[in-house]
Amino acid sequence: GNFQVSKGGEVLKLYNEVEAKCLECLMRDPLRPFVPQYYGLVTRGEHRYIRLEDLVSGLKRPVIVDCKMGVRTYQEEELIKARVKAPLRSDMYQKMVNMDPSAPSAEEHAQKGVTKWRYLQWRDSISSTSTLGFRIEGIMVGMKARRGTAQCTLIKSISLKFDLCFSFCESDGGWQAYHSRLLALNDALKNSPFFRTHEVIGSSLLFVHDHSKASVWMIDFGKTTPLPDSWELRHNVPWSEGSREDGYLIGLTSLITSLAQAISM
Ligand code: 4IP
Ligand code: MN
Repeated sequence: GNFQVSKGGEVLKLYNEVEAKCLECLMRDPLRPFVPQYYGLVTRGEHRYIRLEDLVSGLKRPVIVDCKMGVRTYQEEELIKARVKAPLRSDMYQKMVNMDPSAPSAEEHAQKGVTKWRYLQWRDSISSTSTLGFRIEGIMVGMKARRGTAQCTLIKSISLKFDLCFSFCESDGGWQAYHSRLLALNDALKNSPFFRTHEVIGSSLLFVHDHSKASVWMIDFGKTTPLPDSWELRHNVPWSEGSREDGYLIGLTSLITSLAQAISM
């Protein structure tokens, strides 16, 4: 999709102003060790790209798990638009029907469309996003993608999901490496001016595991926005409209707890 493979341990991601601003800021933040290195912008043909460190470069058969963080994956503006004059999305209606034909209301069936907010909110509600503050969005084994399909999303039991997604690194200490990396991330977040002053929506933690190593990275900042002056988020409280809270730390705590349980099993 969005990525273009590049040489020399770099990947190119289609330019997005919001994301580029975040990456710039993150390179000067305590979170830097948890974010792929950002090398600036490049133009190729008609398009502009963000140059990022390739997190899987040199790995032979990586297992990659994408965990989307937070108790919601839509921005508050999406909700406001939905109330006024949001366009109806037939593609999102279709995705909804494919997963659960009974999910759309009679009205939505009639118009064969839903607002983006409605779709995103529904995805959050049927996955662990709304309850645990994160969901497993996709798995990649040996470079073959398995996206967050209905099957993966609809499994509500977190232990089942963990079995599915993290069983690959059971034998070689990968879980312990993930666990200590997440604890270190938790510390860095507490000391991060970036984190205090940004609403983090739709961002993922990328778990990258190969036989030699296992690590976790923060990625995807296309919907991570700075707050107005002197407004700071706590990130560990439920969202209510207008609070802009994202529940990122609720998700991180759930993840750390789940991994700790997995290790002690
Ligand atoms: C996708 O739904 C994801 O929520 C995307 O978020 C979102 O992109 C898409 O909205 C939406 O269709 P599925 O994953 O269920 O297919 P992300 O990029 O974080 O994965 P945005 O634009 O919100 O980032 P559209 O409007 O791009 O289609
Ligand atoms: Mn993503």
